[in-house]
Amino acid sequence: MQLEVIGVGGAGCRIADSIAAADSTGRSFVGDAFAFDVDSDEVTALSEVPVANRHRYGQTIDGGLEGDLQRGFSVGDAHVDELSRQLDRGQPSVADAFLVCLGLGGATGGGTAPALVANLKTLYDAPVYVLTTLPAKRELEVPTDDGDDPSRRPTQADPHPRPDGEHRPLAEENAVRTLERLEGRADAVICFDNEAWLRAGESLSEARGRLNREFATRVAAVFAATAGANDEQVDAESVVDANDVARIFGSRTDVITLGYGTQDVETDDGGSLLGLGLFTSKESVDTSAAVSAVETTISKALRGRLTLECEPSGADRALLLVGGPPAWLNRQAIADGRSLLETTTGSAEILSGDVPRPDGDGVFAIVALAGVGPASRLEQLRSETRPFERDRAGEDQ
Ligand SMILES: Nc1nc2c(ncn2[C@@H]2O[C@H](COP(=O)(O)OP(=O)(O)OP(=O)(O)O)[C@@H](O)[C@H]2O)c(=O)[nH]1
Ligand SMILES: [Mg+2]
Repeated sequence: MQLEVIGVGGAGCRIADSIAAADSTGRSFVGDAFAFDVDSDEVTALSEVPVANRHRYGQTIDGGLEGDLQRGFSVGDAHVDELSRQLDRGQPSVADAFLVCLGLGGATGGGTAPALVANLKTLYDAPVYVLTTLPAKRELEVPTDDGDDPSRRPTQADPHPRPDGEHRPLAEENAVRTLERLEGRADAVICFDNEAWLRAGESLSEARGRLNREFATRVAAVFAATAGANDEQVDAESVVDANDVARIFGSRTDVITLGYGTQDVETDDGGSLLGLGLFTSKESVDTSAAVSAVETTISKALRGRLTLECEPSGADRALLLVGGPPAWLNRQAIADGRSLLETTTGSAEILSGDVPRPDGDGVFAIVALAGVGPASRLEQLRSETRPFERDRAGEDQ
């Protein structure tokens, strides 16, 4: 499966960059990666997105959009054709899907993504998935004077300083409004809840490298497993492809959450030789050890922290992929994992597949839950935003 990965705004560009980094394992699932922002500093501070694919738009916007999402929507509408034209530097017409990445809560990514998604849907047949973060509670808090750090000391010009503009009083309201605009446009929205993944006392700028790697690892586990031009897949018992992913993700803007588990395993030290094709990958592995490794990773993926916490029993559809050295991929254990997923979700629409990785030194399981019921964080965002919106609607009259 080949993706066009497009980052918009600060978080979006960094996440797209992390996904491109996660793709550098040789199993290429990223066809092209792009980074779009009105802020040139954000676009230049990337490492993996090719320089030619980084594009600053809205040059007349001086000093950023300052959280003004309404303005962000106008800027997005005004520049969407320009951004879509940028994609012609790559090969969007052969993509199996588009991944539009952004951080909900800002004005640039949240303002531009709805127009971009709608435009991609009119230009291409492939599904458009949105990858997005949900804002953390601490972004709403008014920062206190941090006496030790002059950059965080309030001044008249900036009474609430935070590194990298982390004080975002409108983050939740913006998040809800962008989600509303994506409704009916994006095929699915894969969510990562910053609040749940930040540690106590940690700021977003401190944590973001780690958070982006965590998100990218999970996204890569889904899409690298379905990478079309992958010879290893010839050996797979049950191959999952782009159409299978599309079936599970759906096309009705359903929310998707990802769970992931890994376990290191001892392999005959043939990694590099296997890579050269000098040995077969059928090393001997104790069956009970293989069963246990598969069970453990599936259990971690299902019961560990999801990218967006939710009640799995509310999921409409689910995908399970188990990968690792072929001898470790015990078919019966994977089938049992699939049954466990069926009982846990109560859904009959479950797909599972195996992902042989002859040179891998661990077993992994990735679970995608689609159409998850009311995820409490999303409900909370929506319920807290509504009264505010009502007040404002009242003011407008
Ligand atoms: N996980 C993660 N979240 C981020 C990162 N950067 C920002 N965020 C989140 O994304 C939201 C939007 O931030 P940005 O992406 O910087 O905003 P923007 O789209 O550039 O919009 P502006 O308001 O115009 O700067 C924030 O409220 C944070 O919750 C990042 O690198 N990783
Ligand atoms: Mg920005």
